[in-house]
Amino acid sequence: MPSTSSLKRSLVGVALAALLAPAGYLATADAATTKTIKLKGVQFSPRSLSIRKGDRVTFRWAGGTHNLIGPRANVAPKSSGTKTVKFTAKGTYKYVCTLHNDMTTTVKVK
Ligand SMILES: [Cu+2]
Repeated sequence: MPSTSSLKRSLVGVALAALLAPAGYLATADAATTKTIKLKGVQFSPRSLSIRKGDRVTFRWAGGTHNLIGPRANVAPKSSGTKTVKFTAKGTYKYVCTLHNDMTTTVKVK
């Protein structure tokens, strides 16, 4: 018959294993992720971003008024909200805001 303290330790171990299992699964499943590009001031942040095929990018209006022109995005000028694009093919994708000079960002899908 195990002592109360070792029984408690065993239960803690089982609980920890249950908590860690899902995280381990996600880490090894190579799941698609979503990254964010902000539209703020007079630029995109970051100005270039590398992702993997199947990932998503959420463009987030975070300050100022901007439009968004690029592959699978044609958003009229606005000052808040988001636009999410899923990238299903490798390549280099350029996005611009035509309201601000030289406001561009590039998404590289590997
Ligand atoms: Cu802009």
